[in-house]
Amino acid sequence: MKKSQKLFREAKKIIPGGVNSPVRAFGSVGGTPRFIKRAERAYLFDVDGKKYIDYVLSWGPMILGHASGEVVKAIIDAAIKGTSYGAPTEQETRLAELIKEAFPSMQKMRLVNSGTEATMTAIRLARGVTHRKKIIKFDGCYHGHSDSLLVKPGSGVATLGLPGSSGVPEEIAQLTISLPFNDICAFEQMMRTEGNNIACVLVEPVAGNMGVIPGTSEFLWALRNWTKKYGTLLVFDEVMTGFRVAHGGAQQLYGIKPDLTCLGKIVGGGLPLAVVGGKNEVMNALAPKGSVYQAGTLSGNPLAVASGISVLETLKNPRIYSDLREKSERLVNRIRMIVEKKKKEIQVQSVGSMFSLFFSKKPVENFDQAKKCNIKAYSRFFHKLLEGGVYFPPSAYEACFISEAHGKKEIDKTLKVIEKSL
Ligand code: KE4
Repeated sequence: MKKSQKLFREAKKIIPGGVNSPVRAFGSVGGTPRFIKRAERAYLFDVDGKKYIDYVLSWGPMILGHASGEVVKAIIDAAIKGTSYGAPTEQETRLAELIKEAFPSMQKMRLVNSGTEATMTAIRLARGVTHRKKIIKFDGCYHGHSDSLLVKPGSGVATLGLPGSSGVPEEIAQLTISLPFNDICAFEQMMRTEGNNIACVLVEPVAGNMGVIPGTSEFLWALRNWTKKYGTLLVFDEVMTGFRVAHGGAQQLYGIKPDLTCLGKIVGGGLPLAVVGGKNEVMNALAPKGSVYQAGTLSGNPLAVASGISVLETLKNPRIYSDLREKSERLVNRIRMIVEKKKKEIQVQSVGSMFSLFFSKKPVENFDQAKKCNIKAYSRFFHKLLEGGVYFPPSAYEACFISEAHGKKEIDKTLKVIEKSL
């Protein structure tokens, strides 16, 4: 990986840590991040000519595989008409309608540029309409890097072993209450004492930023019932799970209707696009209609919208999800058989076409248990897979994803490499 090493050295001279997002730096697994030259279908190709079967898929977006013909064509067709107008287009309405077909709870929605913006806006909306300041999130859940949400987060912060982030004034951090994920008692206790002061409860219904840990149905229903009781908004952060765990996301799987939903990743097809949406009476509080301000130069950008429309049009075909489920079950079940055969202490946890491996004797239900897993073993495993041409997330606190482009050949090859690596 000579070229990646050289490029990494150069990058570090001008970009902090040599990367534009910390989790890409291989910080917790060690070694040199592979600089990518191009990607196609289920594969990444690095600058040293090595080819990898990709299970990161840009951290979720590439559900149709890389450089999917129709999506690329949609982006090119949009680009030749200009890349940004800063004025409304009918395609933005079209994309919103496509999203609403899959997420009926999103009666109105605002397009933004990142999951961070979507969740940041959701909590500002909740504070604006409830006139309350405190919010509840859950340990190990990651909702992007806005100040209020960098309290005990998962993903890159956990990967770096940081408690949170410096630079967040305690006056802001103390308004965020972070509770153990999947702990109904702790949550109910907090609502009994603080319920009337809580603007919103924000949760990843299936957590993907501490490895994959599904919320239990009882836990998520407790969130729904207690927030209703205290006039607190329930916000589902489905940036990762939206259009991933099911066409209608986790809210479809669990049959729970949140007050607000945040989407990202898949909805932009790999271009910068995310969404915050929900009940009319909440969303109507957003400027210019209401007094809660939110804005963005490139929000609803024609290229990102064209990409999103192309992906969501394709995802309307239910066969896609039955295909993905079948591939995922095959891969996950065969990994479990390998783990069983080799008597390894590994939990394979999955929901739909997202999964992760925990080097742990027991199933993992929350962040404390995730942190007790054998991170060193994961790192060794990660590098063995990489040598074998399989690209897993360079962090034990992330999720693996499967795309429509992963076929029998890729899955069989992956299983061989996993067996050898273990
Ligand atoms: P972005 O601001 O990175 O677009 O989205 C933030 C976000 C919000 N909510 C959930 C559930 C998320 O998973 C994310 C972002 N996910 C991480 C990886 N799991 C992004 C990868 C990175 O930070 O480079």
